[in-house]
Amino acid sequence: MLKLYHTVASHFVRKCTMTIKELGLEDRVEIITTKWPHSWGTETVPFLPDFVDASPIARIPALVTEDGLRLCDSSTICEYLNDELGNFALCPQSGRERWQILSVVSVATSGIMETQVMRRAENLRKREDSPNPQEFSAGFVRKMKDRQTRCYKVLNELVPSFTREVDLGQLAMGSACGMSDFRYPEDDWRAIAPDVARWYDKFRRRPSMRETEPGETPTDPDKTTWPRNG
Ligand SMILES: N[C@@H](CCC(=O)N[C@@H](CS)C(=O)NCC(=O)O)C(=O)O
Repeated sequence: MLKLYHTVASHFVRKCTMTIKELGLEDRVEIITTKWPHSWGTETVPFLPDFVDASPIARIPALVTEDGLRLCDSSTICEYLNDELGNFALCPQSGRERWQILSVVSVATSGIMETQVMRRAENLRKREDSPNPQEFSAGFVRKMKDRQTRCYKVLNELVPSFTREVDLGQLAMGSACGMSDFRYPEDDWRAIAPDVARWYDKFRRRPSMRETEPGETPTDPDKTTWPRNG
């Protein structure tokens, strides 16, 4: 079995669990639920030894393959699932179409999803129990929002060129839009990217989206939208 370190609050994890579902690989993957105190935003938190062994980065998702490889970021994990186990169903093996799809993955992941998690970490500084609330930077949050806006605009230009019903790029976009609605409903990304909004309103009806709705990180490790296998 592959092992995937998971929390329902992570849109990076969601990208991977949607890929697993779209490829029909649920029976091949053991889901290992992680717990995260809010202080993760500003300090190193305690980790279980098997988690840090799976990922020296100590971020989720992390995937351990059946032959013991550690894959420590969502895009590499999704490519591994598609290329090694999924018969290239969500992205072709080579050629221009592969790179077009991976270009969407990069804008959605490094452009939108990363800015969302950086803003979350910054906002957590403001919590009462934060050791350093004075370090909160409104300028940094603005910078992340500006980056997100540029990336939504680029995705808006790309949507009309999509030819597939689903691929790795659209799975990354679905995770990014879902996190905008879950954590930042005030952002109004739909006004910035109306074609993305129309695409999302259809895409969000896929079972892989409906079965992986985000939620707060469970304090009880057994509370998860996806029960452990095995
Ligand atoms: N580039 C990574 C980002 C993963 C990431 O930022 N995960 C967050 C959860 S959404 C995390 O583990 N944060 C904890 C930390 O940074 O200490 C990926 O694509 O998987």
